[in-house]
Amino acid sequence: MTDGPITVRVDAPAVALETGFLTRGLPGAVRLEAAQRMAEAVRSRGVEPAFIGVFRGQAIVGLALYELELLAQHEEKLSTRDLPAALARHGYGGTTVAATMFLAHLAGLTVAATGGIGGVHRPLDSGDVSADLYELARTPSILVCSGVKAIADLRATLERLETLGVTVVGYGTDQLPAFWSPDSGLALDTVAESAEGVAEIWRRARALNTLGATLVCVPPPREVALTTEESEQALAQALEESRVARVTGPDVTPYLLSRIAELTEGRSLRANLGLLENNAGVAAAIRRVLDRPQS
Ligand code: PSU
Ligand code: MN
Repeated sequence: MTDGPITVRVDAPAVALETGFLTRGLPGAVRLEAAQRMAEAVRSRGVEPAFIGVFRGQAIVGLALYELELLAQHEEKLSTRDLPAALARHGYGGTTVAATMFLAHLAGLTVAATGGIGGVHRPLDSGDVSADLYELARTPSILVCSGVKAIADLRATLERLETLGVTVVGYGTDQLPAFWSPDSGLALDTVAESAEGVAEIWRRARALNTLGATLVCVPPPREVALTTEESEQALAQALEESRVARVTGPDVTPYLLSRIAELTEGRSLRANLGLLENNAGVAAAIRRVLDRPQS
């Protein structure tokens, strides 16, 4: 327990979990289900889930279930830049990957999980680049994801991650996953076949004292993944509609995600829930390996 700027309610070993999905990323009806499935995936591996978010003007690492329930009724999505103002107005909000990593690092948590990170968004001349990328560049930690949310420009995002010095690792794949579908057609240079493989890379990163994160990219579980074709079709249509409706800024992501869920008759949503759960489990497995004594 702390009385500082953040309240930390977990003891190691714990995995940090983002809550952007709880207030904006997912429709209200499945928000809590997603949180519960992630928590269970972590607990079943003997690791504590540490949901991070802002509740009544407090940045909290290790939100309680009743707090998650109340947060799920809010729509605020807080990135790192939003944290000071949210605290000042005694506000509430789910935290993006950027804000989650920032707070996790403050709390001393090394491993975090999300569905997909923000990226370089389309159209490229919109200048919309997720703060997730910059936080990854300056936060030594491990983030488990299914790549970049497919609505971003994946190629441009991968280039930017390289520029920013982020170590991108395919988890049992040599391709960047495209969030709901397993392949983006973009090759990854580094592959880890297991949690042990990720730990090997992470230990070298610590030895070198690199600043950037290790980004572990896990394909969505086969049973729920969309085909590349279905994903691309739905995305193209949703993007076009968002342009017509002049949706901009932080509203773009939630708009596209909900429209794509409609267009795929809920299949994108099922994939989203499945990959959130799976990524939380992979993060917990990595946490366990890091805690094992080194021979
Ligand atoms: N990926 C999803 N759903 C989401 C997000 C990512 O599939 O809701 C959220 C995450 O919290 C991520 C944030 O950190 O969107 C990025 O938003 P922006 O691109 O506006 O930075
Ligand atoms: Mn943005």
